[in-house]
Amino acid sequence: MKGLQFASRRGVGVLAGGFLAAALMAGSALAHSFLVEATPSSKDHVATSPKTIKLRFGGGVEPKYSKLTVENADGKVLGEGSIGTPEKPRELSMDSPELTPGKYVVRYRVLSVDGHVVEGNYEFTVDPK
Ligand SMILES: [Cu+2]
Repeated sequence: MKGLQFASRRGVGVLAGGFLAAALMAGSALAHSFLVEATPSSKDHVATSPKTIKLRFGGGVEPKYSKLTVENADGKVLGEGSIGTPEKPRELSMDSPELTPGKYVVRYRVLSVDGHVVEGNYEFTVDPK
């Protein structure tokens, strides 16, 4: 987790950050379900509000005991959800509310199938038209 946050602060892609975190924590926490990919991704600039926010983890996660939220720059929660599909046990998504141009934070707290809770957050931006 520290590794992932450190990596995303430096602007490294979420994919690379996930691998970095996995590498750093290998041995003690190999089975943790790290975030490996997201849409929109960390530091992304998108032209329009996304319909869905989708996160993919390195291992299986439990939708029932997980939560994704999207917040505005002031920390106000605008939407939340945790939609999983049995065919894609490593993915979670949420329906995004309509987002006006600005900066947003995606926060996740997920229960990995290994029993550990993995938390983190990242930012993305909806660009002005
Ligand atoms: Cu774990």
